[in-house]
Amino acid sequence: MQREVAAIGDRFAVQGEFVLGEEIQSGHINSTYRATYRQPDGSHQRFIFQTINRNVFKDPQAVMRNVEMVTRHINSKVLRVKKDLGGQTLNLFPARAGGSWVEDENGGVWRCYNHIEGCLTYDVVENTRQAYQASRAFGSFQDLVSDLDASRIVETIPDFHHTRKRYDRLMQAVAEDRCGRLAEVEAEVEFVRRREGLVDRLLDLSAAGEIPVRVTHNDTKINNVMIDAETDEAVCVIDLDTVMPGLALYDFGDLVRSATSPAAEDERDLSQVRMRMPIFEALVEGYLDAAGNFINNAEAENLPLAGKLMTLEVGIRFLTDHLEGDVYFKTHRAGHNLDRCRTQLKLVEEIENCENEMNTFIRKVRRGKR
Ligand code: GN1
Ligand code: MG
Repeated sequence: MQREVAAIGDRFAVQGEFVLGEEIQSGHINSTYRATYRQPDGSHQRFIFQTINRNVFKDPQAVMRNVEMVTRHINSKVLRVKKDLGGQTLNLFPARAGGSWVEDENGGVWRCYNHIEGCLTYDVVENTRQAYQASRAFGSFQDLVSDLDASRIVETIPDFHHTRKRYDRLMQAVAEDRCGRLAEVEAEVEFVRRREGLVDRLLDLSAAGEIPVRVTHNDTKINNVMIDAETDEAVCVIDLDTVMPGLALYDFGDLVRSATSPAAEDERDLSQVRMRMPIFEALVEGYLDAAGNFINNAEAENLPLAGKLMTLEVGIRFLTDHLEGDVYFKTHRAGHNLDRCRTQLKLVEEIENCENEMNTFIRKVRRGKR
């Protein structure tokens, strides 16, 4: 692996002598490596090399053009306000041959980012401060990209959060049962079927013009924000591959999905999966502090629904992938996607049990902020 990482590094305009490459295991889609380079003065500089999953992103060049546009836009705005970047934003390093990506001999597309130093990512949120900070960071991100020309952004994964299509695809996988796995997941399929009415809710609000299409992040999983290891302050939002026109509620909903439970996404002991209301409340506070002045009433009122819906959607996607033979998400053990699906469905139930409380909280906070 060292040799491959070093060889990719040689093709980017990174300075110094290659010391070490390490794979970063989090993330279900792309493959990511951290590389360390020794500088002439003896210090070390680190970079991120990442290859784009071509099975998921059919047009990696379009992904790169989107990412170029988004990073450039954010950098120029942050620079105007802060006057220096200080490693606080994501930057693409140019390839030696020009452009911002290189292709390897297998047609794989690679890019190189700066490594955000002094930060950690969390798969499970430890405290309300981290939740508040992460949510505020994604709200600010939406604000930062709100004036991007959406017509120039390519929809890199069409219908990414079209929950109705996700549902229909699951039912198709159920009908086909290609891998003979249906018998063991009937309870999960039934759970989803009973909630079919949910899958159109945001689509309907959007079609009725009640919630607008914006440029959104679309993958606001809690480990996609870099958090300062000492201060727990959110420093930088990462994973920009699915920045596309979408609904603000997709982003908030995925935060609820990925941050409120204290259990890992693939936890097998489902009794550990639960809704932590203080974390939910911190997410709401953080999001409204950044986005409260541009989202509309319908968006604000539907924050709890978004959490439930996005959790159901990802549960549906894991279940579909399990039935289709684990062809989309990276898996590390047999039944991995099914384990992931089960935590999501358990969290949907938890959200259902707390929904009144969540809605009451939203009303209370919004009254306070008016
Ligand atoms: C994938 O790449 P990663 O791990 O941040 C997926 C998300 C899912 C998430 C579930 C492009 O995100 O949509 O919500 O897994 N990304 C893509 O953990 O499909
Ligand atoms: Mg990702």
